[in-house]
Amino acid sequence: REGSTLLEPAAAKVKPPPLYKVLLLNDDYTPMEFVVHVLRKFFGIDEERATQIMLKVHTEGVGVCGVFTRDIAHTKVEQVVDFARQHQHPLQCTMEET
Ligand code: TYC
Repeated sequence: REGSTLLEPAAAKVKPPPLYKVLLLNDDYTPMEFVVHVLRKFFGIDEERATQIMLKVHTEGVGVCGVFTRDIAHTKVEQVVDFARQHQHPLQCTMEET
């Protein structure tokens, strides 16, 4: 059966990987259109949904960009932070286990 090894009994359960939310945080300086661009470029979100998420972050302080396995979430966070810094914006992006 899938998931069994010499060291693991065939009946043992295989756990799904933990999932992580990638979060955007609000700040007073990053332009709204830059945040919408980030959501489209790195998360494949359409303009209407990206605008909704950006406005939620703007009004509530935090919003979810997507849910991913740990390595994918970590890569997204790095890509977003690097891109924001390249453009001299203080945008913060982080991850949290679901
Ligand atoms: N608060 C920013 C502004 O008024 C817009 C913004 C939205 C910044 C979401 C960051 O994650 C963010 N220009």
